[in-house]
Amino acid sequence: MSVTYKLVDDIGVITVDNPPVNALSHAVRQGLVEAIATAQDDSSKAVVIVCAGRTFIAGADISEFGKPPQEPSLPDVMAAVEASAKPVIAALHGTALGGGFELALSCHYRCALGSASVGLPEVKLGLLPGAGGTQRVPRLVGVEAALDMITAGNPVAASEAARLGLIDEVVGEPLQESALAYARGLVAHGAPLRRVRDISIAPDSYSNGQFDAYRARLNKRMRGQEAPQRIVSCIEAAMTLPFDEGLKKERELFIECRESGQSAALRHIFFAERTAPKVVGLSADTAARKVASVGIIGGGTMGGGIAMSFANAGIPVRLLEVSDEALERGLKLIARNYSITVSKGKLSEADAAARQNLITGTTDYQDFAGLDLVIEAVFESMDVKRQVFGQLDKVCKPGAILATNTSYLDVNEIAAATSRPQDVIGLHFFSPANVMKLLEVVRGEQTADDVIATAMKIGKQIRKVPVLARVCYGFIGNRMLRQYAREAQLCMIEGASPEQIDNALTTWGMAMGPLAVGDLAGIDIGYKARQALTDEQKGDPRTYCIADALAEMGRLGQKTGAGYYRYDPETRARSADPEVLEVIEAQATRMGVTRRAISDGEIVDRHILALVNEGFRILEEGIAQRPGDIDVVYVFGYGFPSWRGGPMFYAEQQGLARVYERICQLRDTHGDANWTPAPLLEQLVRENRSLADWVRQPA
Ligand code: T1G
Repeated sequence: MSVTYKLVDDIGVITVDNPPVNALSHAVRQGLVEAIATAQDDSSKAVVIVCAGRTFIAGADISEFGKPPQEPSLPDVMAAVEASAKPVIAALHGTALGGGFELALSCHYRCALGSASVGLPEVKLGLLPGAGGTQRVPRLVGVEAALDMITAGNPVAASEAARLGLIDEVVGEPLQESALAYARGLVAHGAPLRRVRDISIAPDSYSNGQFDAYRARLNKRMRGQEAPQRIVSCIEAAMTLPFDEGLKKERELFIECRESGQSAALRHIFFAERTAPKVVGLSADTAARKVASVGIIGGGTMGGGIAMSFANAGIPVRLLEVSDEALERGLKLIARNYSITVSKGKLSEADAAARQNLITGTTDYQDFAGLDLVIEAVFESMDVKRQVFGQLDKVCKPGAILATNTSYLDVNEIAAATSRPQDVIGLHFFSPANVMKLLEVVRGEQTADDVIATAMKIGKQIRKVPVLARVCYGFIGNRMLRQYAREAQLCMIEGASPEQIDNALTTWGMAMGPLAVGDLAGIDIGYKARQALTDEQKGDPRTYCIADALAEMGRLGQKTGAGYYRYDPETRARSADPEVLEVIEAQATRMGVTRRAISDGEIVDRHILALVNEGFRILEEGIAQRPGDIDVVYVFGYGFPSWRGGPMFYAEQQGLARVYERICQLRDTHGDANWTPAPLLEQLVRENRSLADWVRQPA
């Protein structure tokens, strides 16, 4: 790590070099203050701040949060830069984010490469820009644009930033030379020490009513989250208070965010997402195999979405279907998805066409002979999958990776259909596969290390979050989902309506309620799977009798216009259906269940603790590598609120002893079958250890 200062003729150049993203660590903050002080006393006429490596400073060092703060603080650094007697110019490249962009805002001028972007993403960490960003941005772009930029936290491209006035000049490569020339130009023209803090905002530029309306919209768009509301208060202070008082308000609210459970949860997910692709026990020199070409078997919704994921990363894809008609349908589905992306402005026509052209169709397995990776996305039947893998075993070249997209079938059994089980792995995508970031990578007993390394690497390459799982029914996500879905069915037959269950969980933070999800996926999926099971295998009939009754009435969910809810044929708007309540009551009577009022709190406890309890079992069985992996699965694959950190982080925050006690209460009420506490949870509570301790010393 280093911050160096040198004179280049009449310009002082401060270079920050703190890989990988030049985070504003304590040492960097110290180095910047010292360098600015040095520049005050030398012959320099202006100072340029530039960074080595792939990006300008990408923010405060998040890994330092939770440790005792060390001087100089970030606001101290910004104050030193802004107070400089000589113009300080920020030279931006890569992603100048958070405290990095706030440093640039405290400079007197800002230039950037055209490929650069700037932004204040703190809200995504449950924080707010705590080094003047909420006070300086509105002074440059106005209140409403500042509210939009900082509550969303998205990056702004250099050209747009220049249009808004966030940066002054877009320059060409090489950056340092361009920045020096830009600085000399400013000096030659006698450019003033232009401090953003001196810009005033018209005190009536945004009314109280407008602020309240903005807060109300945020309450809907970012339901339950604290940081966005505090950001509005900071920006309101920028308009109503003198700069230094506004800074104080910002600091006060920043500290509230930094100390909050929501920020701890979001910072946990930030690092868990980046840790998940790392495989415990895999030697660092395990080289991944080359993947330059991919084959997908099955052009349905899943196969098409998977094909798009690879094409979007520039990897050519062969899509195989059983007939020309089926292939035609599959390719048309892909074309329609791309045109929707273009119509939403997310992709240019040219880019969409380029990606679509990377996907070609075939009905001949022989066309898969030379491919590096083949993924099957056919019907969820072990017989069908074994037949497909038998074919692939005959056709594919030695060393090709053969992957199954199964969501719960035994990967070892599928691998046994080939002569090369070491090349077989599970790549479980989530629908829609071209959108959902989660990818469960399922290692079979014989899957080779380099195949696992390849799967994790290609997962990141196609911009997924790969999480490693061992084989069990449902792997990580769907295994936990079965317990969650069980509680939805039991809460329904015991007394709650579908809308009460869904509302209780969405108010708690889930993106969708379990019954609405059931209608989206289709009630017939579970119904068909149960037809192949014996009554003993099906388990407690109270956990599926309502779903079966609805399926047998033809109420399969959204696709038939009715399921647990009724759906408007035009808008697909969901509404409660009294007919469903009759079905529930009839099944309760049939099961001998006396229905009762169930509180929202009980509904939330039963659903979330069902996830937590199963998560502990998954950890102790070694199905998941670490608790954070389970959190990543649930946040990126199942709509668990990221500001609660995932099921395992949530349990840790609640306190394991409290979680254990509540699960024991549920066991005493509902019996051992569903509520026996996971042995690992019991052990940690007995030993007064946290999950974090267990990760460090699992034995
Ligand atoms: N602090 C510490 N480590 C960081 C970091 C940060 N801010 N950003 C990234 N890393 C690590 C990351 O953990 C990974 O480590 C490696 O760098 C590469 O990251 C006062 C308080 C910059 C767009 O929120 O969005 O400033 O896994 O895999 O895909 O107002 O990192 O290799 O060991 O993500 O190329 C605000 C967060 C902080 C930006 C690069 N800033 N970072 O993406 O690489 S709060 C942010 C990102 C703040 C002030 C407040 C991305 C990236 P490892 P990566 P990438």
